[in-house]
Amino acid sequence: MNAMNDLSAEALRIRITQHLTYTLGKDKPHASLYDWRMAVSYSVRDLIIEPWFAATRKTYEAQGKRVYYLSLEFLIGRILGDAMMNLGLFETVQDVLEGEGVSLADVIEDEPDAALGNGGLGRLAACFLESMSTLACPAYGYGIRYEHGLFRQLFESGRQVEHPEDWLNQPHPWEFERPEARYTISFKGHLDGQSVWQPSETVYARAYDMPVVGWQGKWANTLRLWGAHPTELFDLEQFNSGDHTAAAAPEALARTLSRVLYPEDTTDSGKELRLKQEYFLTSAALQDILRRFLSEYDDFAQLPDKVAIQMNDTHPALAGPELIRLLMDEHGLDWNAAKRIALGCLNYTNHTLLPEALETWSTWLMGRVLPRHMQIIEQIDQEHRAATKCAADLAIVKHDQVHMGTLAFVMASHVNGVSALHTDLMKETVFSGLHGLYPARVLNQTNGVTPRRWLRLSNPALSKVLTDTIGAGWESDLARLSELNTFEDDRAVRDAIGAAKRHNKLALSNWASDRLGITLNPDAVFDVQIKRMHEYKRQLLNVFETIHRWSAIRSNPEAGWTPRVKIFGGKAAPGYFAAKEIIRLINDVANVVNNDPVVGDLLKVVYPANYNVSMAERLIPATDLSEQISTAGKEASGTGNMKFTMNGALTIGTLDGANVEIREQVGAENFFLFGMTAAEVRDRYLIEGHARTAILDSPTLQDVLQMIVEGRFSPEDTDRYNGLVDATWNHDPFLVASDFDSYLAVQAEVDLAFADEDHWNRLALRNIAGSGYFSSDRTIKGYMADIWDTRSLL
Ligand code: T68
Repeated sequence: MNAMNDLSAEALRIRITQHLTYTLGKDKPHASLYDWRMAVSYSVRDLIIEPWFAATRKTYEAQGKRVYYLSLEFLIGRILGDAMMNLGLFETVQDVLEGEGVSLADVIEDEPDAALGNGGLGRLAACFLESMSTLACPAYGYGIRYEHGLFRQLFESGRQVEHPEDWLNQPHPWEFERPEARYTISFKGHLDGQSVWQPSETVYARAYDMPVVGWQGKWANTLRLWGAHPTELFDLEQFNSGDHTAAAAPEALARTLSRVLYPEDTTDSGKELRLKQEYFLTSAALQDILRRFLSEYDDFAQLPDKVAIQMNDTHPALAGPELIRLLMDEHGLDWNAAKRIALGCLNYTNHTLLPEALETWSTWLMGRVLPRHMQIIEQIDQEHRAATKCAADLAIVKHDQVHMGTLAFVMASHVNGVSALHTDLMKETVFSGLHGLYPARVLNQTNGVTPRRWLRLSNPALSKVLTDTIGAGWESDLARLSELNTFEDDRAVRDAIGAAKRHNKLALSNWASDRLGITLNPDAVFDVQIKRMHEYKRQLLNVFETIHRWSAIRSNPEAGWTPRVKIFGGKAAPGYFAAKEIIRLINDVANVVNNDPVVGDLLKVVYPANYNVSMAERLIPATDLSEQISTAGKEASGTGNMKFTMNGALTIGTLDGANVEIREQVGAENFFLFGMTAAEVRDRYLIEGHARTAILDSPTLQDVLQMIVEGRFSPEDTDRYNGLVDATWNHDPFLVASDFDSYLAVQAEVDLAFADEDHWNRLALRNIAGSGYFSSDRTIKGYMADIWDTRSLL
């Protein structure tokens, strides 16, 4: 194991006590939980410093290429537990705290959950950082240090209300502020002469660094987040004349830039502040990259051999024009060299094909906020059109809009999708034209998740079974999980897997009873759908099935039902009305079902508010059935689906995103497949009245819709869901009605399979055994080999 393990409990106790005393200024009898958490965090952080420095030294010595992952989002979650585990310190810290009469679980729980992201895209970035450190891939993450992360969700009478999130209201023990690492970021103004930008607004981007330690503490990379600061502190003249508010205006204005994360996950907000945030991150990162490059080399022609930049979706797609601008306007290169070098460094990952998510900016806004960049974009576009003789439709600028997907594609050496199906659909649909023009550019890198956080840390019970069965080391070589297959016929192993699941379900039940005041039957199927609330993800399909189940149980309670606990979790974008309606319906249905004495333990519906990374860590290990039921062709990959599989849940799902590959890996007979394929979906949309036809063919669905529209779940407001029901009959944009009967039939198969406990455990075993492919280590190795051309430095 690693050197950290040698640290004795006594030595660690002294370190923690010293931080308590000298960093926090508290003596033990008066130390609060917060004080303990900070002292433990500082003590653990101290142990990352050495591998962090060592990694930096090795990176400089190697003179190799560095990877820069640019992302507007890093959905990190809590850090302490993850760092302790990766350093091999979990048991030692636990021993020390026990000796002090402090609960490690409480200390861990005290940490705010860093929610600097919306969902899958941001969490993927966090998993990638951890894998890049585990694989000793020299890399930096670049993002924004939002003062307020994703809003806190509360339910009031079943409705979502948003409250500001405040993770930085306490000191953040994992960051190092770097006042010396500071860049000026400019906006607006005009162009002098041909193209000399005279900006009229400036802010500073100041660096805040977090070490990201990999498995066994062998390597640590840096996540560098930028905070916005005013270039002028305040206006003294205004202050002296008595206008204190006006005097503070420059500061307030600057800080607005890194104040808050935009909460839209799949709609393009089109707001000026968002554009400024995107440029703020991109420019700060590129200035930093060039400064570091110039400290070691002097010929920019070498830049593509030393720098690989990954644009996480189009949000940092200004990297193309900005890199050209810096190379030309700041470093004196000519257009052709600057553009060639930029193209050689940049790569782009696409995360969605939904039209409403594809970013565009009006040329008017772009020209006003970033006049020089608008000029550069026009020139990139002109050359792209001339070189490819492409149809007008494939231009970057069309109908007075800058199409960021096209810009990112044109300025990238490699463009990747995030699952095999998604990459195929990119080539066939949204990017088919560009793919035709640049046929070698598009490639696939199927997503993955880090098994350290998502298995070892969140599911110690199953982790122990795995180590006992196949031996140590699977955490960094997840393909080894396939060795489980040889134990399929070993009853003891199947029982152990079942026992670990039961242990986790009991823990979840305790949490639910403390937090939600509801008792969950551990013999029930724990059926979980946790993800952002979106129509395409079809939480509505799941609620409809729930309503049907409730009604069926009521009409025949003695029919030998397999008990179910339906668990939902997820936030809706604040302005997304349809998604908020679905949230309210789930809560209304829960209210009726959970208070129905006829149904009792046979069905419960729970929807804990404020789903986040920490809640996922609690729910996933306790799940029997993972709901991955999006309309085929709409979910680019999914990553929650992989976490569930790793934790021995079975999937009920469509052939969408990475579900396709999960099913291949675990075996079709161990996966509950339903619904139309992406091709069938495309045809189905062409049928006028597809929803009405499907509903008329399904008496069950008619009953469900009838119950809703009669107000069975909103007796005090019987019209509440008229709009939703009407939309289902007449629009049904994600084909809930068309897939309903198929979903119902497969849910019945789930009930049957679950009734045979030993059989179910066998299926779970096969799922775990097939999940090795979905480690983000495998994904990062793919990026390193196919996109970045970098190697591990261990
Ligand atoms: C997700 N995208 C995909 N977007 O939906 C999911 N969008 O299928 C995939 O697994 C995941 O990316 C990782 O590849 C997102 O999460 C966003 O969060 C987002 C944020 C801002 C603007 C647009």
